Amino acid sequence: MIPLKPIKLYGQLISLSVVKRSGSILIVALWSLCLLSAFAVILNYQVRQALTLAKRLDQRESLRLIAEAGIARAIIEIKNNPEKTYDSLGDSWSNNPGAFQGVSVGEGEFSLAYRYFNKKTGIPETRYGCVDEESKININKTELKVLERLFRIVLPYNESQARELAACILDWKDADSDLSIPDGSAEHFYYSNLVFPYTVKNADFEIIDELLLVKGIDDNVFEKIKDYVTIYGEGRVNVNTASEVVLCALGLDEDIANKIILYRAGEDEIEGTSDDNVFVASSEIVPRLSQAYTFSPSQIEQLSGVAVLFLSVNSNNFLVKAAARLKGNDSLVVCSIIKRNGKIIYWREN
Ligand SMILES: [Ca+2]
Ligand SMILES: [Ca+2]
Repeated sequence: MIPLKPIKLYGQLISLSVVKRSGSILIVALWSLCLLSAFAVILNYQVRQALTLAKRLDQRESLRLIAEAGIARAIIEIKNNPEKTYDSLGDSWSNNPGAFQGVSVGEGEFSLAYRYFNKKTGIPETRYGCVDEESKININKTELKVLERLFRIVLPYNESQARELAACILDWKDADSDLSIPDGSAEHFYYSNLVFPYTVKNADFEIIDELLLVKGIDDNVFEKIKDYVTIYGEGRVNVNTASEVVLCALGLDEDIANKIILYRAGEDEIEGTSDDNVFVASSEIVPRLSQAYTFSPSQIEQLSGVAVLFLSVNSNNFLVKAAARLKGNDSLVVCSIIKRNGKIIYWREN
């Protein structure tokens, strides 16, 4: 090997091999620096992501706790007055802004709200409280005629379209594979021949959203019917809380349904206030209404028939929709179903 000739650098003689070695060390040092810088950037990014995630999880947990506080408050109101033999829109679980509107908890607040149609003003309004599921029609217990009437009221359907949709719902959950009407309904054959086939349930609905699997029910139809139907309760509708739409679907004419709502509302004609009238027993429905208003003999017969078949004065399942909000505007809605005894039987977070 030929020895390298020394060069003069900064007034000193340095061999070329030393210069080359120093250059190599410098390059390695520069590469190391670059790699360390890149690593630092990546590490910084990952740490920031982890911190953001941790913050979001922390916020989510805070929101859940706030919503749980709202639901706990609802349970207190639902369990209030256990000896009472009836439930009505004047109860503290139903329309109680003091307990349920914008209640501060820690860094946030909760509200339990629902839409209510004010018959006096003709305008839907927001009310603060819970909704009893017995104010709705139980699709696991009801009959074809009731659903048919409901769909004629809330959907732009004629008699035949409404009957077909009602039949599709009943055939979805009944145990047999027989079509309940000759045309328009659906059983296993229909669902198994769809582009993306699935099996007909042939058992009770377990959540209301299951309706979206039934022939003829898309998002639009579901949105229009979901507030009038339920899967909870024994099947009887609470005459103290049902809407005019539900009362008509049960087979009452508009005049009778209207008088029931007017009777309930009391002198101020607003439901959920202190002057409300209530039916404390099913046996009171016909006599009290007959005393307050004039009905034809056929109307009395109609009212008596519907009362015997479909009406009650109690509710045992309550929809509690708790909206939690933090000051930074993050929010969480928890939907739950609470039994009369306070037991939570359904929970969904949105
Ligand atoms: Ca079936
Ligand atoms: Ca009133």
